[in-house]
Amino acid sequence: MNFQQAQTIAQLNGEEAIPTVCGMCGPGGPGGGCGIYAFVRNGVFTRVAGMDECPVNKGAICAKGHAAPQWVYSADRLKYPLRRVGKKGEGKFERVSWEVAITHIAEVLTEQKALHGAKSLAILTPAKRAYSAYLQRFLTAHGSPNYGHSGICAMQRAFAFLYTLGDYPRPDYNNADLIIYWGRQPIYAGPVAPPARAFLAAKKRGAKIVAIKPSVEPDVGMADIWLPVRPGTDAALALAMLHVVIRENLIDHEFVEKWCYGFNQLRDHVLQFTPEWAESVCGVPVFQIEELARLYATTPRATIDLGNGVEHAPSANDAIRAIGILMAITGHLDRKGANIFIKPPANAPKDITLRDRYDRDLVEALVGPEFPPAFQPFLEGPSSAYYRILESVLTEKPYPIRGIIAPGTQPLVSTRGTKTVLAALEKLEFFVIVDVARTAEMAYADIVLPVATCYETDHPYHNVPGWLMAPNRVIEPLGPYKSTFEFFLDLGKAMGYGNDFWSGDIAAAMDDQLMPLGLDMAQLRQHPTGIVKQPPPQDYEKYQTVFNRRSPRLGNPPFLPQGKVALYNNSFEQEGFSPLPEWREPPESLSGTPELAGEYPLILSDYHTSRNYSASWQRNIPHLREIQPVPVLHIHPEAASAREISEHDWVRVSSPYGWMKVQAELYPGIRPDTVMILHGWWQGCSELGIEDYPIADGGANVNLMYSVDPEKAYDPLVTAMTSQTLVEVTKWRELQ
Ligand SMILES: Nc1nc2c(c(=O)[nH]1)N[C@H]1C(S)=C(S)[C@@H](COP(=O)(O)OP(=O)(O)OC[C@H]3O[C@@H](n4cnc5c(=O)[nH]c(N)nc54)[C@H](O)[C@@H]3O)O[C@H]1N2
Ligand SMILES: Nc1nc2c(c(=O)[nH]1)N[C@H]1C(S)=C(S)[C@@H](COP(=O)(O)OP(=O)(O)OC[C@H]3O[C@@H](n4cnc5c(=O)[nH]c(N)nc54)[C@H](O)[C@@H]3O)O[C@H]1N2
Ligand SMILES: [Mo]
Repeated sequence: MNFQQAQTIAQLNGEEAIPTVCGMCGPGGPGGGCGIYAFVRNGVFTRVAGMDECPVNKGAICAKGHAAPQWVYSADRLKYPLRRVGKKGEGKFERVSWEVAITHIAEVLTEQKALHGAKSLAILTPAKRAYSAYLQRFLTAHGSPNYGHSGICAMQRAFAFLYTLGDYPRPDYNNADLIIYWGRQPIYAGPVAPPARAFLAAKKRGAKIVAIKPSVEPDVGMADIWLPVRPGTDAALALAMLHVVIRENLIDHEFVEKWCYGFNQLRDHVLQFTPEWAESVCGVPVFQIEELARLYATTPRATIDLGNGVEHAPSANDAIRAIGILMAITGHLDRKGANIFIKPPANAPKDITLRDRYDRDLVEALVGPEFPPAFQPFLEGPSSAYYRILESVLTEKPYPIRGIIAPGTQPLVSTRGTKTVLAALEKLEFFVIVDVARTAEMAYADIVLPVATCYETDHPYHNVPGWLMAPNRVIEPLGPYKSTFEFFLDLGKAMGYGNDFWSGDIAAAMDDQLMPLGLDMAQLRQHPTGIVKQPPPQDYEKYQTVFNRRSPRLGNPPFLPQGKVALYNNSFEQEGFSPLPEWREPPESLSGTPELAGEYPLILSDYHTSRNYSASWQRNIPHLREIQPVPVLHIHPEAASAREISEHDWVRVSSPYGWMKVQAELYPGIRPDTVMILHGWWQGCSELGIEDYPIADGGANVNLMYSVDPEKAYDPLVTAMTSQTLVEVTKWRELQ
C-alpha cells in the first residue's frame, strides 16, 4: 500500500501507520531493504504492510516480514544486561545495568590489551551487516585486525572474481536469453522481491532458464534444464565446460586475444578435465555437460548468476575462477545480456572504517587470515576467518584469541565444527554477546547485552541502490535496550576511543556518514517514504564498459597485473597457489574417499535460505514455525525404501563427526545419492510448546556433521569451508 492508503486505514482503525524498514533478512535493521508500514494500536506493534513507494519491494512483503511483531514480542527476547555468576556453560547470570556491563567490558579489554596486545580481541560477523563498519572501526581504533568474517558468505566470490576479472560480474537479467542460476536460490533468498521478479520476468520473456544444484527447489520447477550436480563439485563441472568450449572451438577469439592473459596455458591445462572424468566426480551425465557448455557458448546473450551454493567447498575458489574464465573466453563478459560491470554510485555515504590506518603490521597480526596476508586488506578490510578465530583459542596458534564479541551471530550453529567451537567457548577467557534474543551459546557468555530490534530504534539510515530512507521508531524499546550501533559507540567511548566514536553521540555518527550525500537525518526524515535517488542502471548501455574504457581496477595492481582477465593467475602463483583452476575433493566424497562409502553411502549437504526463516534464528516465531515445524531431510524415495524409511519417519543421520535426529521427506527431486537439509536448526518455540533441540549430537544442527580438518576442509586460498560429507541414514528407533 502507499503512504496515503496506510494513513487512511490506520485512521479508520484507530491505529498509527509508521513508515520504516523491515529487519527480518539480516541483523541490525535494513539488511533486507524492504520498505514497510508498521501498524501500532495503543502502543502495541500489531502488523506490517509492504510499502509501494520502496523501489526494492514495491509493496510486496514475505512471511518473515509479516511475522515481525511476533519476533519483537517473543518470549526469547533478552530482558536486561547480564553478567555471568556461575561457571561457563552453567547459564547463571546476574542482572546489571547497561553502564556496569560496558564498564566491565572496557576494563577486561583494556587489561587484555595491556597483557597480550590488541590483537587478542576478535569480533565475529559472518556476513556484511548494517553495523559492520562500526565493528571494523572499533577493532581498528583498538588496534586489532581480527574481524571474523565467515569463510562462508559472498566474500569468496568477490575475491576470486576480482583477482580473475577485475570486478564482480553482475548478471544482466533484463537482457539475457539464457540465465544460468548456479548454486543460487533466486526465489527465497531475500530481500524478497527483486530476484524473484527478475526470474519471473525472464521466464515471461521466453528466456531459457538453467538451474545447477543438487535438488529441486521452486526455481528448478520453472527451469528448462536442471543439472543435478553433486554437492561441492562445481569446480569439476566448470572445468569440464571449459574443456568442451575449448575443444570445440566455441570461444570468442577477439576477446581472448585482446583481453585475456594466458590462454595457451589454460588450453593445455583443461585437456585433462574431460566430461567423462567430470561425470564420475560431479554426477552430471556427459551429454548434459556438453549440452550446457554448447548452449552457453553459442547463445549470444547468456548470463550466469552465481550464488552461495558454490562457496561451501574446498575447491570454491577454483570453481568461481573457472566460471569467471568461462564467461570471459566465450565472450560473455561486459556485453549486453551477459555478465556486466556496474559503475559504482557517484556519491556514497562516508566510509567510516578507518581504512587509512590499515598497514602491514596490522595485516601481519591476523590470527587466521581469511585470505593470505599478501592479498589483505581485502574489500571489507583485514579479516580472519570466523572459524579460525575460534580454533586459535584451543590451538593457541599462532597465538590465542582471548576476547570475542559476537554481535548478532551464533558461532555454535553458524560455523562448522560445533564440537570444536563448544570446546573453544569453554576455554575462551572473555566472551560478550550482543543480541536481541537468547542465543545458542549464551550460557558461555561473560556479558550479554540485549539490543533493540530495528522496530525500536530510529537508525541507521537506510541506503540501497536507488533509495535512501530514515527509519522510524515503531514502538518504545520493550526493555533497557540500545541498538548494536550504540553499543559500539558506548564501548568506544568507555575504552578512550571517543574521538573516533563521535563522543558516543549516535545522531552525530549518522549525520557524519550522510554528509557526502548533502543531507542529515532530520532532513531525510522529512521524506516519510524516503528519497528515490537516481535509479540504479538497468540497461547495459549505462554500464561502464570495463574492457573498452578500463575500470578503475583494471591494470591497477594487485588485481590484474596484466590489465587483462587472468586466465593464468600470476598473483596466485607468486603466493604459492595454482595459477590455473584445479579440482580438489571435499574431505569425504563418493569419488574421493570410496573406502568410506560402505559405512556412509550417501552425500549430505545443506542450503541456507528458505521461504520463511533467516539463517539460524526465527524458528521461535509461531507464525513461521507453524509453516515449517520440523527439520526435514530430503531423501530420494529409492534411497528411503532401500532403508525401509517412509514419509515423515524420524531418522538418524550419521557422519564420521556426529549425528542428527530429523524427519525424512521422501523427495523425488533430489539426486538419489544425496540428502539435504536446511541449516540453522536449534531453536524451540515456547509459544507452540516446542523445545530447543540439542546443539550437538542428537539435534538438527548440520554444522556438527562436517570435517574441520585444516588440510582438507577448506579452500586454501579463500577459506571457503566444506559443507559436504558422507552419511548413513537409518530409521529412528527409540532405544537406538
Ligand atoms: N552449514 C551451513 N552453515 C552456514 C550457511 C550454510 O548455508 N550452511 N550459511 C552461512 C551464511 S551465508 C551466513 S550469512 C551465516 C549466518 O550466520 P549468523 O549471522 O551467525 O546467523 P544466526 O546464527 O542466525 O545469527 C543471527 C543473530 O542475529 C540476531 N539479531 C537479529 N537482529 C539483530 C540486531 O538488530 N542486532 C543484533 N546484535 N543481533 C540481531 C538474531 O537473534 C540471531 O541470534 O551462516 C553461515 N553458515
Ligand atoms: N529468506 C532468506 N533470505 C536470505 C537469507 C536468509 O537467511 N533467509 N540470508 C541472506 C544471506 S546471508 C545470503 S548469503 C543469501 C544467500 O542466497 P543464495 O546465494 O541464493 O544462497 P543459498 O540460499 O544458500 O542457495 C544456494 C543454492 O545452492 C544450492 N546448493 C547447495 N549446495 C550446492 C552445491 O554444492 N552446488 C550447487 N551448484 N548448488 C548447491 C542450494 O540447494 C540452494 O538452492 O541469502 C540472503 N537472503
Ligand atoms: Mo550469508
